[in-house]
Amino acid sequence: MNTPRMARLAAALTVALAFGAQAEDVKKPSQPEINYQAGTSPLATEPMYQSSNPKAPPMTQAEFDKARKIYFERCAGCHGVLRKGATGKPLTPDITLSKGTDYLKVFIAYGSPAGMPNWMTSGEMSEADVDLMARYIQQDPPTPPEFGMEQMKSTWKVIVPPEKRPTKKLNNYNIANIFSTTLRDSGEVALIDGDTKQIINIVKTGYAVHISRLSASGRYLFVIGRDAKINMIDLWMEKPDNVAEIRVGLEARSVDTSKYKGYEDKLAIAGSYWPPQYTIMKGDTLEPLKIVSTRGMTVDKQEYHPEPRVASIVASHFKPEFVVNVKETGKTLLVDYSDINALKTTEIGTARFLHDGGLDSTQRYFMVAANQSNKIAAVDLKEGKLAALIDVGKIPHPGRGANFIHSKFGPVWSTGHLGDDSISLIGTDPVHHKAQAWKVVETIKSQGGGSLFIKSHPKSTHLYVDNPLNPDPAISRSVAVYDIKNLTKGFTVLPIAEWTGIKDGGAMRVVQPEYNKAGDEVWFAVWSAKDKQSAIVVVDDKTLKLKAVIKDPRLITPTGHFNVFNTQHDIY
Ligand code: DHE
Repeated sequence: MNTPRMARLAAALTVALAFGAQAEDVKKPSQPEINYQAGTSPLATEPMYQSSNPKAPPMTQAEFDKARKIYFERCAGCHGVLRKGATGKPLTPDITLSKGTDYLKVFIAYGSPAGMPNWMTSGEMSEADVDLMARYIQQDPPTPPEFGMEQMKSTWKVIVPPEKRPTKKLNNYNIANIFSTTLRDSGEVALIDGDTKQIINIVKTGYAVHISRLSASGRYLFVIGRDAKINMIDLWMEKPDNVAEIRVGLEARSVDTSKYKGYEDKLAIAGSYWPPQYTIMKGDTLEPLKIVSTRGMTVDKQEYHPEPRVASIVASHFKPEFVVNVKETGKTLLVDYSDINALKTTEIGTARFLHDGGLDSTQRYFMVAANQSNKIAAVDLKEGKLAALIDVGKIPHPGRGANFIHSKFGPVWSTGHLGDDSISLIGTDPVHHKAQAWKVVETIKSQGGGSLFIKSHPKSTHLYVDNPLNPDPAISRSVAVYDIKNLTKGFTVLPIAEWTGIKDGGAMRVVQPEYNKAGDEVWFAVWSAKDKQSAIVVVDDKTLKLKAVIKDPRLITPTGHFNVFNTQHDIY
């Protein structure tokens, strides 16, 4: 920092910061928020095609390889694989070459008020790394390989073929009340018996496993990892375990199965971040049947985007359709799977940066967050059109959101936010509450920003809101509960992490409320680092008192958890 070179750079800082502030005069996101967006991409270790740009500053092959690894571990989540920009700004050579190495170094070293982390002053990168990265982003972006049918088939394994599987349930578990808990950093899920709170099995899955979804019948559980590996688990086995697996790409986040009448358990679908595509598979073996690219034009400027990632996917209950949300182009695709050799797709322009979302209580409308656009899109799955685009707070993050009946405004769907302390309640009943439909009918205050998940249940009178990414540990380690009959009363804080009794647990972020099948207890993950003890806390929904703490050395980094019945029937 004291070298003359860095002193010169520091002088350039004033100019650069002024530029950053002018570009987007917003509050800098907290470190946990930045880490959340800029998660490590599994592409870091993939071989890639690289051409050299004669105008870019020279780099040796060893320097290039090192920089590429750092880029995919730290930068790709926000700036995109091909650096075309996502939640972060585009960093293609047409932009970076004219800025020059010194200017770029200042940004990387000191960050910007628009949200760029201060990689050097935070101690995460050395001065040499900063120089390396400033030169690297002036080179042409390397391109990871494509992943088509041949590559998928080479990873596809049917561990137990359908004809060798049980013909009836062979265990005594109440499978409708099993929870599938993501063990993020061990690449596993824990199947936990919701009645006895005992671990049934720890099943090996993909890298940095992400979500679980159920087949329409509730028999098969599908799990997807960030490395795009899908595991299919048969809950009828004596000890539920993997029966099939496949990789559908190099990086992914979403999976679901066909739920329309007549198509139950027939098909599965997964969306990939890289390559940007979705894949339809056979529902009993994961055999890949059809791959569709999502590359194309953006909804607003109608510009070509080379890597529009597939974010959330949900199966419609109204038609034989999958609802596929494409992040960077801002399009919601209704993919009719009734004849996959003649796929009919309704392309609905929603808004850019689609992320997570869920159905309203009638399951007719899909409510999806366009997170960096600060909007929720309500998509009518019956009519196949956009019902409304609704402005909400800063960076909505609903998970699947929470449905409940508001005492004044009727049925509402709600979302919390990463970027502010608001909870937006949106009217979802255009028939009996027309004036309120698709409007934010009320905004209530949460404990703070950094909220990821919100949950209620038709049998509950409570609404739970977590804040795992809030920088204040008192907030990130607790959860706020509202009485939905009396929202103006404010919230009660439950000290979930403290209830575990763990003394040296590290971060102990409280993540994702999830109800049991009966809707009378709520489960929370207490998420700590890999080398620390984590736990699951179960709360009695009536009394808001602690009911159970599940501690086990095998529960490594639990994050999301999915109750079989509620996930199968989209109850939230
Ligand atoms: Fe998630 C859902 C993407 C980081 C826990 N996450 C989703 C979905 C997407 C997504 C697209 C919707 C899937 C669907 O419904 O089909 N998540 C991403 C990212 O791109 C991001 C920001 C960065 C990354 O590198 O992956 C990211 N997510 C996280 C986490 O750090 C979380 C908190 C912990 C973890 O396990 O990794 C996390 N995401 C979850 C959970 C869901 C989810 C628990 C499912 C919510 C639900 O109720 O269905």
